[in-house]
Amino acid sequence: MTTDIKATLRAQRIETPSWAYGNSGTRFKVFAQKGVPRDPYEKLADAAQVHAHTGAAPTVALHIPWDAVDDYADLARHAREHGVAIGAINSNVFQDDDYMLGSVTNPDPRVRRKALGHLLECVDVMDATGSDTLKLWFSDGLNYPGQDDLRARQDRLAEALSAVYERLGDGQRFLLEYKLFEPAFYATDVPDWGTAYAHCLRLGPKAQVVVDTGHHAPGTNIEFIVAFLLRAGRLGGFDFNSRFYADDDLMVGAADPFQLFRIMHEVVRGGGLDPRTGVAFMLDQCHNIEPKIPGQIRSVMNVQEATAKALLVDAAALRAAQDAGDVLGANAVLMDAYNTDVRPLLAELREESGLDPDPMAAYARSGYSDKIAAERVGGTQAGWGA
Ligand code: LRH
Ligand code: MN
Repeated sequence: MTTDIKATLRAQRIETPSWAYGNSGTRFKVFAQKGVPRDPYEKLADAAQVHAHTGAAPTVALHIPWDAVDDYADLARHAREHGVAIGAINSNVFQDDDYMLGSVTNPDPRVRRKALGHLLECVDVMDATGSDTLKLWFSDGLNYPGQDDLRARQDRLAEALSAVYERLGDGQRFLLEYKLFEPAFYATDVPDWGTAYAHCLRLGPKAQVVVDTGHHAPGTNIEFIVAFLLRAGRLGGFDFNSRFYADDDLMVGAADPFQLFRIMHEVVRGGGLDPRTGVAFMLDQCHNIEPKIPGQIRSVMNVQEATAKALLVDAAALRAAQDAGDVLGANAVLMDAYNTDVRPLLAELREESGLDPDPMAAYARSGYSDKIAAERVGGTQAGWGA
């Protein structure tokens, strides 16, 4: 059994977000940290450190225009030189004054055309970087009842999604992200998985849903959504993070490791670890007060630990207990796996892969943090530019 589990864990790929390496915060304060990257090239170099120490983070998601460059092919070359590749391209139609009343759902057709133009430009970036995935998140929504027509906004959204879908090339897809609220506080135009799923179903197989673990109402059974979308063949991926209250974007598994385990159990159960299902395991986090590269390394390890525990579930015993209506027996099978300490297994796996069994300690010993703090003086540190 361990051999298969190790093979599956060795094949696991977790994509880190370029914006996690830049400064981030809340409306109250964005705390600057020493050594933070000043451009996408430095972000990729930092992301490469996460891959170097975990062996499981070979791709980096970009966010446009935060990661806009003159020569995307050169940026892709730089990534390769550092042993990583460019992953999902994230659009940004949430930071322009024109989008105050919405982007693709805006009542003003000029603004809608502008927003669609940006989305299509992001597909051009995919062509230039060799990325096959476009991630679409819309902050579009309303703050007050009556502010705009909910149905008309869905028509406008559908029109824009169709245009993007038509533009996708062979092997390309888009992942539609939903979010319950924020920045809109009365209605969000893509608020939940059902709305995202319905729009994707209407379009076709290149349109899939991304589950951001911080985007649900408190108490939402996220693993049910995962099981449903996997069964429907429309789970495009995850934006992993964790939260105690809202879209806190904390390290995945930090706030609720049991929830992450339950999610990974449904991923394993639904065949989502098989690369052929195309499920993208991406992190979407902000390290507002903690060091960013170690924060990403810890996050990758948290996903690996949850995955290893999920792979340890005795599927045959679970099915037998479930079929027998043995409620406590079935629950015990799952809890036995969850309560298993998988850290020795993962440490062994890292050693067998020529990696240090303790990536956090190895990174700390590398002196990389001191090196970038010394080198990266002057210039403008990267952030959300909000
Ligand atoms: C929106 C979101 C989206 C990204 C942004 C960085 O809350 O989750 O995935 O574009 O964070
Ligand atoms: Mn997200």
